[in-house]
Amino acid sequence: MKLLSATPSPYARKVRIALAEKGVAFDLLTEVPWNEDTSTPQHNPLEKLPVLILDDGETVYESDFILEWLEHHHPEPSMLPADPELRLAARRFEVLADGVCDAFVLWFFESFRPEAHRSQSWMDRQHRKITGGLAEIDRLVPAEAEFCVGDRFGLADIAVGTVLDYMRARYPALDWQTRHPALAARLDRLSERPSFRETVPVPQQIAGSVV
Ligand SMILES: N[C@@H](CCC(=O)N[C@@H](CS)C(=O)NCC(=O)O)C(=O)O
Repeated sequence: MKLLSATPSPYARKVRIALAEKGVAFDLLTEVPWNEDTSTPQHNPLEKLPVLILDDGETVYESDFILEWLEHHHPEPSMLPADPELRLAARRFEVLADGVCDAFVLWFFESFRPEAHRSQSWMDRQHRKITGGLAEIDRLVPAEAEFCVGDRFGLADIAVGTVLDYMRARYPALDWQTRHPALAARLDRLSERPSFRETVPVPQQIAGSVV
């Protein structure tokens, strides 16, 4: 099994962390999905990574769906709580984390347009989603609890940890740590896990322009 991944991608990192936590062996293929030489469209018609490439050549894409596929095919240890209400609580963190990352990507690439073509109201809208999403994560995470949901590490911790680290790496000026010190302390603790240490986001150089 192979995973098509990019070093800064928070979506790919969620999958890499789950694979590491589950002890599933895979080959890591690192690409820049925005570059012309990327193989991503050959494996995913939606042209996005991460993509899990199975041994028979079939592919699984969209990080949330890959994680669901992994839960089904490699159930132990589960990244989801057994209790249905807690499962929903965990998925809610994933929705928020993905939403913040999606808004950041839109904001970031809009900022690349020449000023005359840039929409400030579009950028402001995405920015509100970033700050609002992080504030909601902070409201929902029980500050004193070791894990974001339930009594075991799982999907909620993966989602929260990856979005926070992505924002720390890609958008330092946001300084979410000052507004959300409990989340900053949580990220420090999560960052000690081997699965987090092995997948620290690393910037990539994009050849050419995206927008
Ligand atoms: N919703 C997707 C988002 C994946 C995504 O946006 N990946 C980026 C890399 S971080 C990508 O491949 N973008 C290329 C594109 O949008 O064309 C997921 O969760 O897998």
